[in-house]
Amino acid sequence: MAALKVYGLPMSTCTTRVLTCLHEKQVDEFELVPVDLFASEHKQPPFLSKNPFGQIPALQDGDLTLFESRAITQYIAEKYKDKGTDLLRHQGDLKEAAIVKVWMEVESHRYNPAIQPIIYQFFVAPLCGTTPDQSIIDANVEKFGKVLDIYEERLGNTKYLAGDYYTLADLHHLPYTYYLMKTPYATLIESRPKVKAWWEGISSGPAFVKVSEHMKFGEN
Ligand code: GS8
Repeated sequence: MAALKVYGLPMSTCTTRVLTCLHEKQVDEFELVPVDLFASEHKQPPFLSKNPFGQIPALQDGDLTLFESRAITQYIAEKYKDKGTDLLRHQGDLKEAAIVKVWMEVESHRYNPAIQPIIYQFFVAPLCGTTPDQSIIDANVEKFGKVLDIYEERLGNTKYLAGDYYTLADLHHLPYTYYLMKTPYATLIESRPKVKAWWEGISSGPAFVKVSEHMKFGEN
């Protein structure tokens, strides 16, 4: 039996955040347990005991159950700190580790709230049988552009968000940006040279390439 169980789906952004982290840490002993969203399995008691908010992913590690993808990745990066990529600057100093946390917060509180509604309207709404709301997309494209202007400036100074090394702060951006690049709004990234170079760098790493092969809306 696998040591770790990830409850989620290969097409889900928040699940793939966790899966990419596992691959980046070279952790093979895990099992992906599918959750049938279309049958509302995530809103029923067995899954709600793992995440009372009824959303994927959740992680089970023995008697420990976690939800919130970014908390799960941080747990994995800590637990396997001596394996794979050093995602939290354990090898660096306290200041470097603090800057990783700053940019993880930026992703969570600035980047994600703008990009998530674009992806939801573009890909998820049609799957749920509703028409995408262009006014929501437009408002968030504007908001997201302003966030990216700050990224463009930041990435003019450092190769990655937290410094000249790839960390969990970069990794957290991968799933939603991957889907954005499949929409006409990819120009938001492509028109900003530093952001574009950063995106091309982080999305071509073997851990994410492996995970993204299975990221197809409506196919799982
Ligand atoms: C968000 C989880 C989430 O949005 C996290 O884990 O980071 N802050 C949480 N999960 C979505 C799928 S994301 O691909 C989900 O479960 N949606 C179904 C629903 O809300 O009913």
